[in-house]
Amino acid sequence: MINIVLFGKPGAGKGTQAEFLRIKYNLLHISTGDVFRYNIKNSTKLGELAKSFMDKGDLVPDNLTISMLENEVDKNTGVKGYIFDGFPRTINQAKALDKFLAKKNMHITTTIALEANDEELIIRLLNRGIIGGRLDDQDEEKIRNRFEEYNKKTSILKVYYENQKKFHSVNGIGEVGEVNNRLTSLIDKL
Ligand code: B4P
Repeated sequence: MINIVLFGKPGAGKGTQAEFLRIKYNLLHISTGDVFRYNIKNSTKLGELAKSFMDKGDLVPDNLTISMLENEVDKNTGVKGYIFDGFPRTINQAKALDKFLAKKNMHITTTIALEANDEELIIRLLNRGIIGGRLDDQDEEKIRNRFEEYNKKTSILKVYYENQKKFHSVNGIGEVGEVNNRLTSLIDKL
């Protein structure tokens, strides 16, 4: 079984790359952002709760996110492995994920951070905001708040996974296919 955590700042290419990796390695792709957006679209209780945080560019509280993620894994068993896209984003989420997987005799194989600079990311996100209509992609101030959330709460995960010898970083700048080659050559060596 191969379980990959993809992290990186908003717009770094997590969702984009996860789709390629899902197909190449036959894994189940779980994007917490996508699951929240599905719940918002379908006006569920969880969607209502998450919306106010996401619209501002804040992280959704851990308790909601962790139980949602666990539920997604439990709904999709019997797979070759998982790509966790955008989860964990806090230390509490990382610890919860380790504990949850251990109970199932599973573990994270590797975590990969996609690196890109803020100015490139802002261009990508504002562009997606125009094409896709996501509210959190349409306002530069909200995008910068998402970067701040990342710097404050997510970037420390690097140390958490380095301590477990499971951290890698990959340059996320370049053509999508080029970034994908960098990721697959890393994963193929694991
Ligand atoms: P996400 O849905 O995870 O959104 P994201 O960080 O913007 O990244 P995404 O994966 O969608 O975009 P990608 O980089 O692929 O999170 C949204 C919100 O949900 C969060 O702000 C938070 O509120 C909430 N949330 C989610 N998970 C949470 C958690 N665990 N805890 C708490 N809250 C949580 O792509 C961006 C754009 O760049 C695309 O348009 C793409 O086409 C383009 N792009 C990608 N690669 C490129 C490349 N190489 N070159 C040029 N463009 C590229």
